[in-house]
Amino acid sequence: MRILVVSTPVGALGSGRGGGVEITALALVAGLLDRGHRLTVLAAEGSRLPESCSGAVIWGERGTDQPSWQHRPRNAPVELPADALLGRLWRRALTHQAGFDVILNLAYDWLPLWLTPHTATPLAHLVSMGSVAAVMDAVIAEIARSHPRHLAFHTAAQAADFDLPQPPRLVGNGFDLSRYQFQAEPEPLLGWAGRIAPEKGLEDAAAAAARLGLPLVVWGLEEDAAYARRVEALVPPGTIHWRGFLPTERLQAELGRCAVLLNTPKWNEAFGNVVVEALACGVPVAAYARGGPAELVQDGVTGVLAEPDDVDALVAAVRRARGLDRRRCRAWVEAHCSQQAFAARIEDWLSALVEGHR
Ligand code: HBI
Repeated sequence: MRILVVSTPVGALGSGRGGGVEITALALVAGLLDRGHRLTVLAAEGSRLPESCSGAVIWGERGTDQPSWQHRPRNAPVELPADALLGRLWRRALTHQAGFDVILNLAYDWLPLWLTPHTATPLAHLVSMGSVAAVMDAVIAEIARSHPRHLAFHTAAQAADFDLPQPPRLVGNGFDLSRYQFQAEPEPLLGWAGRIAPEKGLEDAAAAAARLGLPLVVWGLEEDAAYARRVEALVPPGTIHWRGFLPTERLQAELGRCAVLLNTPKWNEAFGNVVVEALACGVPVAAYARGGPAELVQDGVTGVLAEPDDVDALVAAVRRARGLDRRRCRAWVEAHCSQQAFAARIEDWLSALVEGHR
């Protein structure tokens, strides 16, 4: 198929600002290229794709980033800044749609969803988050009724946030596992990775590390500096080692040294990429039983699930997780989250949509 992938209007690919959707985009582009499809990626100018995606065409658009839905009040209206990147992306997509069999939207935004009944080329949406805004909930519910086959979600927990008239199509996520090296022997380190923002619950991981008397290595874009300072002030100096946002190659080399990854979402995390990245390096996960991570962690095998927001339970989960077999962590990811498996699920979804459209 000739596939046009339209990326998030929040940050260029490779900047780290697009959060989890960047990893998803790269995996599905590389995976679909491997399966012989023709890919064009429409994204903010300056977007960069890794070598594995070199077969894809990139179309760059300038314009003002969309405000992130994660940091808007639930009842905020849709806002389009002057010279909106979102508007430019979709003007370009609509103008060139005849050259494609299907358009795959990765943006969590109102405009592309609203356009679904109005495009000549079928428009598919991989929803990248759980419920964060009323206006998004409403348009997702509307399209779920009028065009159910056009929507897919990462996990059941994420899809359960929305008012869907029938069981959702779930596609999980995918990773280029050749970029993650298995490390059999950990150091006495705990890890935490994600955007440094309140919905990610870093304060609980820091508190657990302090109680265990182990350092907590933290990777991720410091999106909310005041929040980061507040968390740091909660634990003894030296507990947290800030590493910033590292490209995958360096992240995985450091992450793999950890005894356990702590995952502490305060929101309904749609998937939990960092959970898979840790498992891919052989690192078991102690996670709150909330959102996507609770579906990913095989309790007692690849990690341990704890009662959400209960730091004592998290401490106990870390202690149990340290004793798990690290090879089984890697094996689980290879069976369920490889780029190849993910691309096959995306292909199944899109080809059914294209066939149905014809
Ligand atoms: N906000 N408006 C908007 N559009 C997106 O595509 C978007 C977002 N916030 C976060 C986000 N995408 C990604 O980080 C998701 O992967 C979570």
